[in-house]
Amino acid sequence: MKNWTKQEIADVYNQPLLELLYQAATVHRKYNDPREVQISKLVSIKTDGCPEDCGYCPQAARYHTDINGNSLMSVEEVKGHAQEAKDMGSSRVCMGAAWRNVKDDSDFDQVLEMVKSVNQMDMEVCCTLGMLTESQAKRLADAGLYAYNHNLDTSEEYYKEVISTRGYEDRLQTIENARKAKLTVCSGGIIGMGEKDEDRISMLYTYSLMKPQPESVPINALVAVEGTPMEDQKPVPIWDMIRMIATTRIVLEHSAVRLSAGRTEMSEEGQALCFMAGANSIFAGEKLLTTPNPEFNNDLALFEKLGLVPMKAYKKGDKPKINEDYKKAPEKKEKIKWSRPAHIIDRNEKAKKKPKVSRIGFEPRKVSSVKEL
Ligand code: SAM
Ligand code: DTB
Ligand code: SF4
Repeated sequence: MKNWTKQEIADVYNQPLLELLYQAATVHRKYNDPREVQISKLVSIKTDGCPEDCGYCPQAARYHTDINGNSLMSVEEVKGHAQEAKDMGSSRVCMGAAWRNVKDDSDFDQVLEMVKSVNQMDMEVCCTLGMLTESQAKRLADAGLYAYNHNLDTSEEYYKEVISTRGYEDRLQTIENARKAKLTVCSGGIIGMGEKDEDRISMLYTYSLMKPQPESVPINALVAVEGTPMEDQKPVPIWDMIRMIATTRIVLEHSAVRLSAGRTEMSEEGQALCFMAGANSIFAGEKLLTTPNPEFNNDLALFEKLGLVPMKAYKKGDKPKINEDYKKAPEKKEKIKWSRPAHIIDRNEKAKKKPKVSRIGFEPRKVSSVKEL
């Protein structure tokens, strides 16, 4: 595996687009069947009311967005979503919770049962629950979890402009905890938050240094949701998305690259170029966590047009065996002192103070992500 320097990654990223696309498509063909694309289904098992201040996120309690929150979903409901998705060709379910971190409580016990149930349906199970201790990661692995999603989202430098309630080191620590429990790692980023090209490059550099590198790397286009500090961010040009995906494919040649948030704003031609650039995974289903996503049937029709086929579960790894130890909560809770930088981010402060707008009689809230130029 190549040891990349930041400059080398920048040189890849800054190439003429079609040259970059050609190189990425070539690397893609070396390690993957370019016809296969993994379909993953997101299920928001606990929506809204999160105590964190992530500037992009509609689920942060302190911003006045217009989403419907819920308490933790039942195991039966999760199984229903998983079965529906499996019937449409999904091989993976990713369960997301609007939590800062996992707590050793009855909600976590319920999540462990969800993991076990979906594993028993022969689908890959992924969770994204916020920060995690090593013993919590181990219980998830014992319950049959295949992957843990925890995004660095951007460079270490720009992270400080986005979130003040936790630090980059907390993200790295959680990824390490997931690794210690032998979980595969899904970790990627968002483009379009006002970051510079160097931030995108720096994030990829950080991932390139990981040993092992993340098995899966989601690339999200910011979905600018009204009420969040980033509501006025301009939609990211489709060309940036293609450039970012192609560079990710070249630098992290063994990882699955997931074309994630932002697809409702992308044309079929734009998405086709992302697949050409090496994206080999998508989130499917009409909703991401809280924002819209293309309909399953439209995606299947697109697959048909492009000659793509859904990837089977566990193409690159073994199905985790369930170990009933997952039921045993640790006698002594593992204490981790997660950081609380608490610096001031102006746009986050401003968004916090904005009054909630009543929507009755108004157009639906604005949501934008990718711009077709
Ligand atoms: N609370 C957990 C955490 O932060 O890790 C899990 C859920 S969180 C919503 C998962 C990821 O969704 C974030 O890391 C971010 O990459 C992505 N995300 C959230 N809001 C987004 C938005 N408006 N546009 C694009 N991606 C977004
Ligand atoms: C990831 O990188 N993107 C997904 C998944 N991992 C959890 C989430 C996208 C969320 C987009 C905003 C929303 O729907 O709330
Ligand atoms: Fe909470 Fe995750 Fe949203 Fe941040 S991204 S506010 S941690 S749900």
